[in-house]
Order: sequence, then structure tokens, then C-alpha cells
Amino acid sequence: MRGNSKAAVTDLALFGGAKAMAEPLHVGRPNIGERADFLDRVNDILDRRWLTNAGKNVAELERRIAGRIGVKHCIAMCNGTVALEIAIRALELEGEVIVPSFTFVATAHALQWQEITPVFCDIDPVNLTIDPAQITRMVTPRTTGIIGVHLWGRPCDTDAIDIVAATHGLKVLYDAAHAFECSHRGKMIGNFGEAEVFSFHATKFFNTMEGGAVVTNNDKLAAKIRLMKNFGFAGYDNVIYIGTNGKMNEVCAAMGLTNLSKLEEFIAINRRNYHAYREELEGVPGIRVVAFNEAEKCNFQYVPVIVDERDCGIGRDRMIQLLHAENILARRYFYPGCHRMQPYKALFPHAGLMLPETEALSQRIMLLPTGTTMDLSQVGTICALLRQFVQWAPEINERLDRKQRKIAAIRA
Ligand code: T4K
Repeated sequence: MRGNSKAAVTDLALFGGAKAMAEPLHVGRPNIGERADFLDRVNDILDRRWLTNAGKNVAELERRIAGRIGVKHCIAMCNGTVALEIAIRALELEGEVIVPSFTFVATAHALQWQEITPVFCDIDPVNLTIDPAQITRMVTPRTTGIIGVHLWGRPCDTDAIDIVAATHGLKVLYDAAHAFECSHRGKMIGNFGEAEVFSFHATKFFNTMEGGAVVTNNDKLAAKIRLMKNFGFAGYDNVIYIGTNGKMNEVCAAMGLTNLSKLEEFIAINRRNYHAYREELEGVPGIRVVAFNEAEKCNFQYVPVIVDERDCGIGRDRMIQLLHAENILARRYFYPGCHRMQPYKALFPHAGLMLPETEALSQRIMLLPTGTTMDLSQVGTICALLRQFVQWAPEINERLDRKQRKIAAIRA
């Protein structure tokens, strides 16, 4: 078991001790493949003076991604949010679309941006993705679709969602921003619903700096999306759809091709880190590392941990406060739930009443750092700290309560 040099509560950085990490340790440090490979590709782009608009790097990236996933079409985009917006538009969703509130706010924004109402649905307490049983309760005559989110790369219950969708005549789109290189029931994510959307943002384990893609097996839909991401142009001077500029540029695609060659390595390191966290936190009361179905392909890009204050004696927010003081920048993906963020809070002030599981999880979730820039000794240090927080919970709480009372007294 690895440890750290803290022997008493006063050694914690929040109470004046030295920081456990000399430099901030982020949740989402980008994985970067062979630098020389990337620079060669960039030089080639500059030499050829072909920077964007149907460039050869984008075409190669699309081909290779589609091949890996076994999907007919991959349309690369400038980011995951625009990819979602375009997929939503191409599917002709309108009125209301049912989405989980427990997601990154971009899932909801991609709808509201187009004046489609996101109707927030609760998550299943076990799977932690959109609850198919709750979807039925949210359907109204205005509902046209469902967007499921494969949260942290853990797939939605696609079979049950298909049944609900078929019953009510709804289209299904998946926000697969976290689920590149994951599989479900032996099939790669990218092959479910009408289409699926990936994010290749810098913080994703596979990145194109900024980027994303829509993947689909539907030829007509793919052709429409391809035109829509390029202003709707079907050839010179001929516009046939309202479109936008969703194109990925060549440098981003070069980054993607560079990183694609290292994908297995990135996943292996994520898997190693994830298992180290699990082993080290095994048996710590009130701290549970969320499980992945390892019989399937997983990218292990997030290490989600559920903190149960009743068992460990210390709340998630205090743990985060303590970790941040140590330079360990754990995150609350996703707090407080889209329904509690503006403008949704103002639009649907009572949404929380329908979302008990979302509310509960968003108060308890904590994501720990991982990725290729991390080593096992850092994982060990983080776990040792978490164990100490639990061990020292009464004293930590006493100190923080006292501080809070002091602040309240000054303010009063
Ligand atoms: N759907 C879902 C379910 C999503 O999670 C996302 C994005 C989307 C849709 C939309 O896809 P994109 O349009 O983004 O392609 C981050 C990412 O910006 C976002 O892509 C991601 N999800 C979300 C979960 O996380 P922030 O605001 O938390 O990122 P930020 O800037 O705090 O960065 C995270 C950590 O990474 C920091 O601790 C610093 C570090 N970092 C970040 C960048 C950009 C680096 O070390 N280097 C970097 O270059 O949203």
C-alpha cells in the first residue's frame, strides 16, 4: 500500500501542511501521441496549403474511426456540441426531447439552442444513465425524441430505450461524448440509435484538441449531416439545407491521427490507474469506485467515485475542498445537474421533484485524476489521502465547522 507523509490532521494542506502535489493535478490532462508524428503531419498540411474543407487528414480520420467502430459513416466536426446540434437538426427533432439532467450541460444546450425543450429525466439508480422506466412518464404529445448519454463511457440501457421509443414513435440519438472505444452487448458504441455523437475535446482520452463526430449507419442521415456541417452546400453555389460551419480543420485531424496510433496505450494506462484506485480504495467505508462492465470494451477515461457521508463521516464537498488544497483537482462531473443550472433553473423551477436519483448522485459524485500524465505513486498518494480523510473525519469536520461558525459570526 502506498502512502504519503501526513501523520496528523495538521499536516493536511487545508490546515497549513505542505501540499501533497507540487503542481496541480488535473482530472483531464490531454493524452498526446508521438510529437514528431504530429509535427510531420502539420508540416505536410502547411506545405500543401490545405488547412480545412474536405482535407485529406479529416478524410483519413473519418475512415479510420468508422473502420474501428464498424459503422458506415463518420462525419468529423469542430466539437462535440456542434455535432450534437447538427445531429438533432438533421433528425428533425422539435418540440420536446427527453434527456437526462445528469450530464454535461452541452447535451441540454444543444437542444435549447435550437428552441427545442429539453425535458429532464431521472437516471436509473444502478446504471446511472437515463432511466427507461422514467422516460415513459415524461412523454407528451410534443415529444419527438430521446437523447441518451453513455455517462463516463458506461452505456445506456439501449434495448429498453428502443422499446420505449418504438412505443411512442420517438427517435433516439446518443450523446456518446465519453464512450469512444467502448462497447455494449458486444457491439461498439456508435452503432446504437439513429446516430451517436462523440467528443474529441482536449480533456477526452482521445483528443483532436477540439473536435467531435457524428457516426451513423443511416446513409440518408449521413449525407444530410455532411451537407449541414458545410453550410448546406451540395456543390458550388448550390445550398439545399440550412447549414452551419461544423467542419473539423486539418490540424485537429492530424492530432486525431497521431493519437489514434496510441489509443491502446492510452486505454492501458487508464485501465491500470483505474484498477489501482479500486484496489487502494477497496474497503474504505463510504467511498465506492463506480464499476465498469469489463467484459465489454471500456476506455476507463474517468474514475468516478461515489462518496456516502453516512458511512465515511465526511461529505463529498469537504473531500474536494481538502483535495484541492493538496493540488489534486478532483471534479464534480456532474454537479448540480442541468436542471439546477441557468437557464433551466428558471424555466423549470420544480424539475428536481421528478429527479431524486439525479439530485442524490450529483451531491455524492467525485471524479479523480487519471490519464497518461499520471503515475501509480500519484494514485497511491490520492488514495492514502482519501483514507486519512475518512480516518480523521471527526477532527476535520470539527475544524471546518468551527471555521464556518467564525465566518458566520463575522458576517452577522
Ligand atoms: N456531452 C457530454 C456528455 C460531454 O461531457 C461533453 C463535454 C459534451 C457533450 C460536449 O463536447 P465538446 O463540445 O466539449 O466537444 C470539460 C470539457 O471542456 C468538455 O469537453 C467535457 N464534456 C466536460 C466533461 O469537461 P470543463 O469546463 O470541466 O473543462 P476544464 O476547462 O475545467 O478542463 C478540465 C481539466 O482539464 C482541467 O482541470 C484542466 C485540464 N486541461 C484542460 C484543457 C482544455 C488541460 O490540462 N489541458 C487542456 O488543454 O469541461
